[in-house]
Amino acid sequence: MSDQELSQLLLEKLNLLQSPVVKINSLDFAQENQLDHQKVVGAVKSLQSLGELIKANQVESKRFELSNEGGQIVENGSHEFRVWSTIPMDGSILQSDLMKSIPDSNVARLGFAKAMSNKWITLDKSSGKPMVKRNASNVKDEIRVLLKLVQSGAATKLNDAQRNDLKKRKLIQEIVEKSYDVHRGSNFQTTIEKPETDLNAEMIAKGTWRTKTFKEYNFNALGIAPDRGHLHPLLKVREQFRQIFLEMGFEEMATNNYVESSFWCFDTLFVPQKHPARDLQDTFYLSDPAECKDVPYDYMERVRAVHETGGDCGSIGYQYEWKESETRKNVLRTHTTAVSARMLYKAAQQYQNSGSKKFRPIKLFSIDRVFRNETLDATHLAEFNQIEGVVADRNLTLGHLMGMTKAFFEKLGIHDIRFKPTYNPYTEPSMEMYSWHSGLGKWVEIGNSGLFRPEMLKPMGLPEDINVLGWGLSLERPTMIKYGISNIRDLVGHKIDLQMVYGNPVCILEPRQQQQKPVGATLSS
Ligand code: FB9
Repeated sequence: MSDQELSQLLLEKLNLLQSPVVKINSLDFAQENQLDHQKVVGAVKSLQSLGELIKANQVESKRFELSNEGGQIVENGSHEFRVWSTIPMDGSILQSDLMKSIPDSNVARLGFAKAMSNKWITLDKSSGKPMVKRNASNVKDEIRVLLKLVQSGAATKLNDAQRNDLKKRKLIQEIVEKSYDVHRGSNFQTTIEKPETDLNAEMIAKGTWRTKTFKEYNFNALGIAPDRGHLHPLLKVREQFRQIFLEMGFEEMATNNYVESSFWCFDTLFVPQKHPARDLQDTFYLSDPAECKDVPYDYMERVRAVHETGGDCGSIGYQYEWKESETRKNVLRTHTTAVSARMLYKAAQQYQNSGSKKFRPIKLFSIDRVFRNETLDATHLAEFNQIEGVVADRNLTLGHLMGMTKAFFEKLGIHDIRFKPTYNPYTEPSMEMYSWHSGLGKWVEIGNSGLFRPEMLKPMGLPEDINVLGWGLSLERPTMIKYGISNIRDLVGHKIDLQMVYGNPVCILEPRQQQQKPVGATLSS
């Protein structure tokens, strides 16, 4: 029966009812017409949406139905009756045999106890062996009778004690059913005229709108979500990080140049020209334009000097022959620290060219793509987004670096971080940072940091007492952890499921309660 026909039948039944009780209960209506109650509820709801055709209010009705065990008893008789009837009419049986003769040991155990308490049987141990005998020549399986009543929907015939006893024995259970009492509405009629949902020109022209019924405007209805753009989770997390840096008074560096010269990507950062990070299998070199024309000459010579001999910053350098050709090679930047080097050099220039020789402290950040020709795996692609913070000021110390990174990660909800010494060609001392991740149940490496080397800062022309601290992390890792994504290919790349982008929740890097970390747990990257 279609919903339309079902609604029609309901209206006709309602129409036929004579007062005083002009009411149809959806559950009774479903049972009487062998209909699925949910379909009846559906019809009631759609009739309700047609205005004052009907009035329906939800009611709760309780009824009892048999549990599985109750069903078995109706089938096979109550446990106690089965025990009684297993005992030979005029004899006795060994208790253990009796128990064994009833397949379900649970039934045997419960039945025996109940038959004993009903004084239907007796247990005689006088012969040393427990013998069971009938104590009643015939018994009435009351329970079975009651359960049959419940099964036939006549649970009301049982008195409270009987019902509670069956409930206590988990043979029946009470079902609370929601149904609808349907009454004729103030605008009741048996013809379902689909109300108009729109007033159109023709109705106005012909005046037919006067006789039409119009569907109520449901001002709470959510409009159709307009097709709109969706921010990729990475961009949402990126925006959160940007806000954190801006809150901390950092300025954003311009990072809109993926191509860098080896000069800014490596040499200014005191990364020796033979450093493995500069190998082809780690860095993408450009074939066209292969070479960078504009390298600031004087500065370049100072960089050459610091690589070859340490220049004038109390270093011995790397004692190798530094090649200009190498420094001019264009690469896809492997880190945004290249941009930091540019910015620091620019600040040094401003300082050098400023009459006042006043150096204004610097707080800069960058979040953008960097490229590494790495072996691809579940967490590594040939590119990632690096987040970097740099602070240049007088007499900055390792303590400032630890304090700054602590403050930064606090805003991410990461409270106590651990520092582990590490090595970077451009910072000394350098530290990896770890935080205990309760979800993963382990220490997670959350970034890298250090104090930039004088071999990097001095050739730029920064004042002697200016120190520069820096730290970095990736954008992908926190985003994967935040959105519970374990494989980087589900986050970025042509294979991702766009639903993940359309449906991902807003990103709030809210501070979360840091769980106690187990003492002595080892730091793992
Ligand atoms: O992001 C990383 N881990 C991380 C960060 C946040 C996070 O958030 C969770 C919500 C709590 C979870 C994890 N890492 C840095 C650590 C590791 O994943 C590491 O294996 C991979 N690293 C990348 C480089 O891989 C070759 C992450 C990337 C990285 C590493 C170093 C820097 C930047 C990014 C740096 C730097 C630096 C150092 C000194 C001065 C200036 C910049």
